[in-house]
Amino acid sequence: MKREKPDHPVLVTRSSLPPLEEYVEMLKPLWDSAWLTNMGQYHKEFAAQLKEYLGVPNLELFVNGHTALELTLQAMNLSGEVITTPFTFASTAHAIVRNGLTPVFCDINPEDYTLDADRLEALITDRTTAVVPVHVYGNICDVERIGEIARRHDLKVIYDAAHTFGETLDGQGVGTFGDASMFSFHATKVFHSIEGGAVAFRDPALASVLYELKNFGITDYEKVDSVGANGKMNEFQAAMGICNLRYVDGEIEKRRALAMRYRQRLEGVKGIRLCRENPRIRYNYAYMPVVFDGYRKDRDQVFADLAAHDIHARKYFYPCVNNYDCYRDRFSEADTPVAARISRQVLTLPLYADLEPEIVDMICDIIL
Ligand code: T4K
Repeated sequence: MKREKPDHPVLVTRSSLPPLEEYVEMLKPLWDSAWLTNMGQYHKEFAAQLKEYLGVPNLELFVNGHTALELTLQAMNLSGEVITTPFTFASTAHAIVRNGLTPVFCDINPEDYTLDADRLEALITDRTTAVVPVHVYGNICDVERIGEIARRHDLKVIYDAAHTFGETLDGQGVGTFGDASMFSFHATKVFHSIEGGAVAFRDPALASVLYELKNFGITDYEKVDSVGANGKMNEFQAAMGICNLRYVDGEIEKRRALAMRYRQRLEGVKGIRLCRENPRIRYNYAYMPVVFDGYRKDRDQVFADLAAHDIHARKYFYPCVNNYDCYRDRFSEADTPVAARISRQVLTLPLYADLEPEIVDMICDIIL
């Protein structure tokens, strides 16, 4: 008999975990050495494995993605204005503002919700020093156009790649574009180290700057060169990352199958829009965003219908950052009308490796 409701609450995601014994085995050496943090053995191993997996030339680990982004912006010695998108998680704009920089919000394109490269140049002033585009939901930005405009105006490009772990464009690791890319390894991500993050970067000279900044600016026992923070990833996080890396390809494959199942049911339905897949991209299926644009139910109705069945989708990313209470007196979402509209129409449906396919069917039945 077809179930009306799942027998447990279904949340937007659920952390993947390695077999417990495998993680416990990894912890034993920590009990022997009592070396728990401050760039230990696992930290080194994890960084090396990630560099290879992501296909990037340089990489530094951090305690979380946000700190990675904030300290990368600090390391770049930026000033004035930084162009970014309002259709993202709080972290992106906060990292800019917390560096004493002024965010300038560029609208998004209505196809994949990334920064609209057609609108970028008009926002550049003589105070602009960088661009922070976001590969939102795992949709890779127009890196060619953004790179070309940035080069012409001598701007740094730091990608918020929090959602794009392991993705490639034409076979090239997503972390190789721009001057730097920040990945998040938060528990809710496709790949995680409980909390965690990394920055991949082009200029090898940045390595020592980032290393210092995540360790209070300390360069030697008796020497502190810069005003750094505490952004160090600990050994328990690194051990979880090493374990999870062994399984991530299988997890992405399971996500892909579920995303396809959603697509089969929802694609082509009048008033429902899914992102078109770009054949140049190898996706990680981080999120399942669905836009309700002229559908017989609006986004909030669908959200409520699902919640009534104990299925909890999320409105990532509503409200737009330029409409947050803490920013509303300085910015207006009226300046980014596409982002404002999409943020009111989008729902991210539950998607995680162990989601039962029948629940996907149930979600589609409720929507349809
Ligand atoms: N840039 C972008 C574009 C980002 O999306 C993010 C983070 C960042 C930067 C910053 O990276 P980090 O500093 O976080 O590394 C979640 C995550 O906390 C956040 O990492 C993520 N983006 C954001 C989009 O989503 P919340 O407030 O929605 O999380 P929460 O606690 O409501 O969890 C969502 C669902 O995940 C729960 O309903 C169940 C599941 N879950 C949650 C946790 C905490 C688990 O299965 N296990 C868990 O341990 O922000």
